[in-house]
Amino acid sequence: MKTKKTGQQFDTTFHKEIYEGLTAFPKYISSKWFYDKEGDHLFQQIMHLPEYYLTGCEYEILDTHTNEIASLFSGKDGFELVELGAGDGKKTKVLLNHLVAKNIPVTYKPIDISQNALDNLEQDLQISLPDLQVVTQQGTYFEVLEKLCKRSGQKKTVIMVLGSNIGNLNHEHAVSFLSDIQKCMTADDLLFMGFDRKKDPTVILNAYNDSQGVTEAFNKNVLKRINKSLDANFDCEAFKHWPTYDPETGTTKSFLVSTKAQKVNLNKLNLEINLSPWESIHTEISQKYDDHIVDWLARQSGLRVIQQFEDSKRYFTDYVFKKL
Ligand code: AVI
Repeated sequence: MKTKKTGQQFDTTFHKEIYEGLTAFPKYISSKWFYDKEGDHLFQQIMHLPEYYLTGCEYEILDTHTNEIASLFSGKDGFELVELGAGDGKKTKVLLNHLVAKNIPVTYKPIDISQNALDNLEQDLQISLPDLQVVTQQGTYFEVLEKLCKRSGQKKTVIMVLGSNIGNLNHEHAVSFLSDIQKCMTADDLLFMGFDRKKDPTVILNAYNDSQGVTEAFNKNVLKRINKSLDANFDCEAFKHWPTYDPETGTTKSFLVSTKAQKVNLNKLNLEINLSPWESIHTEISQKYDDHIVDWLARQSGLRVIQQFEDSKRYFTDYVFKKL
């Protein structure tokens, strides 16, 4: 393994983190690097897979409890709905349709890292809900929360994070993410967040190991991205996609396991790495939760659960939080 040169300069955070992860033992790559154009596309496909129950369950929650959720959100003079990681907004549209139909004053503020996703969503809403006020914002969670903290308006704000995105963070990072949100909330504001629940381990494992191999392609795509953007030569076909689930901790981990010895050059990083046969690269965690864990995370972050909504199979929960 190549040791890190002192004073190494990196062009971007991507360069730096890939260097750090691939020179560490054991090797890792953060799943935040999954989402280039092809990664976005593969994730859209995953959300339609029969095994990937998360999307359907959360859709069911929003569809079944629309009325209750809408009245919980509504403020005296309307409210602002800030959605972090809005994507195609498919699930949120159930709620938006209802709000517009009931003349509940709302400004929808979808936020995403992808300008392309925001443009598509805005166009789509202009046609399907022309009366809805939409203000898009492109940026990372961090940038967006900073702006949210500085807002001057008095309107109630509901921050929405759907899809168990929090599950891609370990507990320590989840607490700091929740704390960052909490710091930007007033006593009146709400946080509405999706969490995937602990359940039959087979159901969970199948969700991350679908029969069509889309999740495998999604996992391997990060190596393709590295090959393209860092002028590297990973032999992507010589890796096995390997998800695991630990029912004790509720942690799903995905790995890429090299089926052979590989010497990989990452020319743009000036780096050469060696992989032994069956050596792993850890690429993702997808944490599963129960009420106790969510309660604990909330308290650690200065929040409390005021309500929760579940699907009929009790696979998924949307929790509503307020400041402690
Ligand atoms: C985005 N995130 C919540 C998904 C998950 O379930 O962890 C990403 C994903 N990884 C594999 N399949 C889907």
